[in-house]
Amino acid sequence: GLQGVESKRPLFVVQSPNVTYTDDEIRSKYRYRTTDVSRGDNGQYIAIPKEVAYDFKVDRKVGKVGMMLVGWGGNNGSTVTAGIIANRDGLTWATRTGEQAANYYGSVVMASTIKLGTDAKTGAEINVPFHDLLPMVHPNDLAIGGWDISSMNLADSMDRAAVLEPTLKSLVREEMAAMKPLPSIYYPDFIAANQEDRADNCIAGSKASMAHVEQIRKDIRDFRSANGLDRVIVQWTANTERYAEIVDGVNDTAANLMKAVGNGHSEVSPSTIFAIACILEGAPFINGSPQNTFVPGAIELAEQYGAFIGGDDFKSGQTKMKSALVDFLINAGIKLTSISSYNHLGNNDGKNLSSQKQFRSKEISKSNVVDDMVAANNILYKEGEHPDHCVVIKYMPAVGDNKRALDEYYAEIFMGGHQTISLFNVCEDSLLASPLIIDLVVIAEMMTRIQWRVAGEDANGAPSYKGFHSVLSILSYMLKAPLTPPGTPVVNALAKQRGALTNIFRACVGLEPESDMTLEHKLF
Ligand code: NAI
Ligand code: DG6
Repeated sequence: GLQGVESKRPLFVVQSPNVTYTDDEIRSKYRYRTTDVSRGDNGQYIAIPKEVAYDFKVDRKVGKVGMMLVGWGGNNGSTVTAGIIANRDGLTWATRTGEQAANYYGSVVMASTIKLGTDAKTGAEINVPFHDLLPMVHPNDLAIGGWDISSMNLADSMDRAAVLEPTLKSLVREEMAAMKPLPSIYYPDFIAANQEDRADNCIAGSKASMAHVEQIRKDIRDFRSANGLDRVIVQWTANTERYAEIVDGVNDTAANLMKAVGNGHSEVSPSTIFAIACILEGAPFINGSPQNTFVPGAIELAEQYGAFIGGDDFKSGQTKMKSALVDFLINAGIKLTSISSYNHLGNNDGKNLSSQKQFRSKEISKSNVVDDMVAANNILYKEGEHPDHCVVIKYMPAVGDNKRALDEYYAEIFMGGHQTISLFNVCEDSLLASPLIIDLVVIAEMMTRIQWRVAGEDANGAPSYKGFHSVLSILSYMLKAPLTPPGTPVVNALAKQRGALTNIFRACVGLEPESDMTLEHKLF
C-alpha cells in the first residue's frame, strides 16, 4: 500500500551545504575529481588533477514498477518469480536439513552493505544496506509478467526447471499456475533446432516485421495499464541466440535497422525486435544472454530516443569468480599465463548451447573478460600479449541446473616459479542468475530517476538536467560482456565495477567515493 511514495523514512540523511532534500527530490552538488594525463616531449607523463562540478537530482518517488521477462517460462524466469513471491509472502518451508526462509542472497542490492562512514565517537565502521543508499524499489513490490514461446504456466515451468524444493513449490503453486506467458516471437534460425518442440506459443510470422514490434509494444502498454505501473523494465532471459551478422545497410544504423525490420530481413533477431519495441516504448531493456542483440543500429536508436539499454549476459558464477580472481592475481604482480575453463550443465540452457552457433555466442562473452586487467599491466604483459584462455561447455542432462564449472589458472611467479590454482564451482545456475535479474531491474529503474547537469550550465534559468547515457554501463557488475557507450572502455574487473556502482550512487547523495584510506586510524 506504500507504493507511489518513498515508503519509509530514509535510514540516513546527509547533512551538508551541498545536499538538499525536498519531499520530491534529493539534490546534490558534487565535485568529481579525476586526473588528466598527458605526455611531455621527453616522454614523461604529466598528471594534472582535474575537477568538474556536477549537480545531481534524484526523484524520490518510487513508483509502481513492473518487470517483464522474455523467456519467463524458463529456468531463470520461473525461479526468480517463485523467489520474489516467497520473499513477498515471508515464506518458510521444510528441507531435509531443516526449515528454510526466503531470502535475497546473491543480490547486491538486497543482501550487501556499503560503508556509510565511521562512527563520530568510536571510529567504528558504519555499514548500511545497499538498498538504503537511494530510494529504490523493493523487489517484493514488483509486478511480474512476460513472454515465452512455450505456453506452459509458471507453476508447470517451475516443475520443468527442477530447481526448487517441492515444499516451496507447493506454497507458490496456486499463484504461479495463474501466470501465463504472453505469446512471443520465434525465428527458428536464431536458437538451437533442439528447442523447436517447446515453441507452442508463438506470434504468427517467422521473420522480422513491424507487426512484431507493434505487438510487443502493445504487450508492454497493456501490462503497464493493467497493473497501474509507472515504469516497466524488460529483460531478455530467453535462450541464447546465434550472433546476427552485421551487414552494411541492414543493422549498421537506426534507420537501416528499422528498414530491415520492415523488409523482414533474416539478420534481425527476436531479441533485437524486443530491444526496438522497448526503446520505442521507453521501457529500459536489458539483455541477459550473450548474443549481439544491440547491433549498432539498435544502440543508435536507443540514443535517438534517450531510452535505456544494458547488457550483455548475466555474470553469475564462473565468470564472476574469474573477474575477481584475475583482478587479484594481476594486481598482485603475478603473471597469469593461462585459464582453462570447463563447464557442464544439464538444463535447457545447456541443451541450447550444445548447438555450435549458440555456443559461439557464449564462448565470445566468456572469453573477453580479462582483457582490461591484462591491458592495465605493461610490466607483466607486452603490447598485444595475452594469457591463453579456453572455454568449453558440455551438455550433461543428469546434472540438471546444478552447473559444474572447473577452472585451472596457471601463473608465473617469482624467479620462474609457477602457481596452479584449481577451482571446482558447483551451484544451481538459476539460483545465481535470479538475484542478478532483480538487481538489474532495481538499478535500471533507479537510473530512470537520476538526472545530472554540469553545475552552472543553466545560469540563465534554462533547465538543462538530463539522464545518463542510454547505454547503462553502471550495470556492468552483473554482466559478462558489459555494453558501454560507443567508444568508451569496458571494465570487467569486479571490484572496479562495484566501485563505480556504489560511488555513483553515493555522489547522488553528495557523499565522496569510499577511498579506503582510513587516515582517521593512521594519523594521530
Ligand atoms: P531456459 O532455456 O530454461 O529458459 C529460456 C526460455 O526462453 C525458455 O522457456 C524458452 O522457451 C524461452 N524462449 C526462447 N526463445 C524465446 C523467444 N524468442 N521469446 C520468448 N521466449 C523464448 O534458460 P535459463 O537457464 O533460464 O537461461 C536463460 C538465458 O540466460 C540463457 O540464454 C542463458 O544462457 C542466460 N544466462 C543464464 C545464466 C545463469 O546463471 N542461469 C547466466 C548467464 C546467462
Ligand atoms: C554454461 O556455461 C552455461 C552458461 O549459460 C552459464 O552458466 C552462464 O553463462 C553463467 O556463466 P558464468 O560464467 O557467469 O558462470
